[in-house]
Amino acid sequence: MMQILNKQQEIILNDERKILNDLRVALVQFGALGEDSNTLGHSIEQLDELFLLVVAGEFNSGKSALINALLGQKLLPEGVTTTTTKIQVLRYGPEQTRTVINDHQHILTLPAELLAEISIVDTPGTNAIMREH
Ligand SMILES: Nc1nc2c(ncn2[C@@H]2O[C@H](COP(=O)(O)OP(=O)(O)OP(=O)(O)O)[C@@H](O)[C@H]2O)c(=O)[nH]1
Ligand SMILES: [Mg+2]
Repeated sequence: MMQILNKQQEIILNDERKILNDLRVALVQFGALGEDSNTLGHSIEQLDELFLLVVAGEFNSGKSALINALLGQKLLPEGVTTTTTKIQVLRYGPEQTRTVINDHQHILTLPAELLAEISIVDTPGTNAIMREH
């Protein structure tokens, strides 16, 4: 399996996560506004999504097929019509789940090893007749 971070980088990432969590605790102690805590919360989330591989391009050009090949399993539907209709963030999970964030955005968890290291985003194709795509 590919290792994106080396040991040293992994340590830095964990340190950074710890510092931000400590800062969150401190902010609460100093009675910070919810808005500041939210900003910090987003920063912590972004660390978890440090590596986001976004696949974009023309409809029917094989974006989902490429992701299936990377995952080594045919987990995403492929087809000749406009197949992917939502922005789908693929994260690692022991079983397949789908969480609907809104009309355009879904989060999928899939049991594919690669996703433990990198989250992948499948997107609807460009130049399709569906305007929202
Ligand atoms: N022969 C061949 N067919 C492919 C290849 N990659 C994808 N396909 C086929 O091309 C069609 C479109 O593939 P998709 O992966 O659904 O394309 P997409 O870009 O995700 O399409 P949208 O989700 O509609 O934007 C499917 O029928 C795939 O099986 C390839 O490398 N070779
Ligand atoms: Mg697709």
